[in-house]
Amino acid sequence: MLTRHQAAQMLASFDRVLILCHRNPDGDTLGSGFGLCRALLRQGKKARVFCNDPIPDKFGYMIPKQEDFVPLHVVSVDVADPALLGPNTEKLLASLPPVELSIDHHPTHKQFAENLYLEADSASCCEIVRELLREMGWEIDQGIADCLYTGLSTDTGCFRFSNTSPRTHRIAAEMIEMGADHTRINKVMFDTVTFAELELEQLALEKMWMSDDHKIAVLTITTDMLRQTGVSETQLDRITALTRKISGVEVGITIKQRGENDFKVSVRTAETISASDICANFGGGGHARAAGCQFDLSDPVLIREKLVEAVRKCDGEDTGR
Ligand SMILES: [Mn+2]
Repeated sequence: MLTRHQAAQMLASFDRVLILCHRNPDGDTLGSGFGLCRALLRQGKKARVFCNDPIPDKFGYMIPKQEDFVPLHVVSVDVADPALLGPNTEKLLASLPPVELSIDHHPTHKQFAENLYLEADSASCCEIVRELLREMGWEIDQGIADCLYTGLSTDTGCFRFSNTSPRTHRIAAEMIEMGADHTRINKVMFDTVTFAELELEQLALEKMWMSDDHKIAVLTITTDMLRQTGVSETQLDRITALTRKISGVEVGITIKQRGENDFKVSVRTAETISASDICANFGGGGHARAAGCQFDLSDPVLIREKLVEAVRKCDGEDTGR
């Protein structure tokens, strides 16, 4: 593992950089990617971002003008596992140099890049990018500040999750000083919902499963429900956050169908059980309060039963790390 200084030196030496985000992109992977991309461009270097999936419109303000070029260096941001790069990225990588530097904050990071800079206690990858830019002495403009602020805010649930640290707030304050439009960003990320999303929410809630002790809540989103409401797979963050809000619920699970035998699961937990430990049972991972895993099964009920069993197992032995 690199030190911060080494990672910064490596980045500073790069030109013609391709930056990779994880599939189903969120505010942190895109904020880190476009923030770093803008910082490189500002140094007169060539840089662009690639993501396996289309970038949702609400993140459009982050995207700078990017020209095409043949990359010499490949960097990934917020990608915890090579499987999260996605098939389109894999295809692109086949004709490119290997991923040279991976910048991440997931404690469960599975190393795939030649070099790793990991701050496992950082609330967001954007915080790490900020510290790397500081280390290099690169200045931040309003565009970069908007990107980095977005990741800080979205990965902490608008500074409410327990991963939020004094440093998160300090860097957020700094980004606001640099011109980040925090009011607009937080409104878009947390206080805006489309009618279609509300319809989907209603459908999902009607069929929500609760354990007898009301400690586990499970929502299932099928591809049929997405088709019926017109909501895209990338717009499910809000629903994923719903179950944990229910008073008394310690584990909130969202099972999202992506294909016939392809379900993506998001687990959110309160204080006592580790979401990462639950998902580790199925080859997934993430953070203590938010983690994910994937199932190649066709029956969401079976998936739910397996997950509930894993929750009970973790509940018996877990300290909630
Ligand atoms: Mn992140």
